[in-house]
Amino acid sequence: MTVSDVPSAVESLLECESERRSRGRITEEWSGLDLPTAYTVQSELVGAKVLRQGDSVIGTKLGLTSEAKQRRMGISSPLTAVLLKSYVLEPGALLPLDRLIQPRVEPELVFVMRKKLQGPDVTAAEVLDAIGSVHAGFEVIDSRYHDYSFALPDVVADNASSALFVVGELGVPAANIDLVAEHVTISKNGEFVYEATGAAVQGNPAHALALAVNELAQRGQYINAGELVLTGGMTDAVPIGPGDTISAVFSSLGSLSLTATT
Ligand code: 0L1
Ligand code: MG
Repeated sequence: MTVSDVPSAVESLLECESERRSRGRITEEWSGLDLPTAYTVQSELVGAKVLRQGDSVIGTKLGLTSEAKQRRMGISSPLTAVLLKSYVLEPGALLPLDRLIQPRVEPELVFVMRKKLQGPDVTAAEVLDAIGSVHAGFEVIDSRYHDYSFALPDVVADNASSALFVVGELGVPAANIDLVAEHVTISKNGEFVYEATGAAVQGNPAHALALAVNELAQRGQYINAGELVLTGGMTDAVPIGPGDTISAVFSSLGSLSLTATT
């Protein structure tokens, strides 16, 4: 299928996901895919999942908020995407590789919101006040593009490589945690891979969310009370294959461990 408009982009990305195959960049076929149009593709793709598969929207994800992720992907602008109920993986569950193309795992700071946040002009202090609890998280990303090779409009259209995520059971009030200093160590099959602190997320994850909420306002969107927010990979993502275990130890949010099926 040659992709040249919003409906064909949506169908192509949905087909890749359901058939577990990747494709080339959409921007190579459709040079007119600019950022606003890419967000339209993202929203139509999410709408199709809700309508056809009975899925529901449960939150917002920030992407490319850390320098480690931006460097790896060669893109310096953060983005937003939509979290769906079908992406939830319960803590302790095996990662179902038979549903995925090329999964990678990244540690994240996750917020459960207790107040609505609507831009413009939202500040980091307002974000902190709106957070109900902070949790450790793993996002499992799975690009529908060959080898995660994409330009910003491609990855925005693909709902920012969303696939699955795990939220740790321990929830800490925002007032009881130093988000900037929160430290994580990631290991794969017992070997150290990466470490970072919350400062990796645009200097402060609350600031990252304030910027995202103000950008969402330009598209008429906001974050509702009760929604989840993934604030973006703190480190580069780690590929996960059959039988691999990825573990994260956070300084005050506890530990997470994710093992893939064989
Ligand atoms: O948390 C993130 O930075 C996710 C970015 C999604 C794009 C990708 O890395 O494939
Ligand atoms: Mg992420």
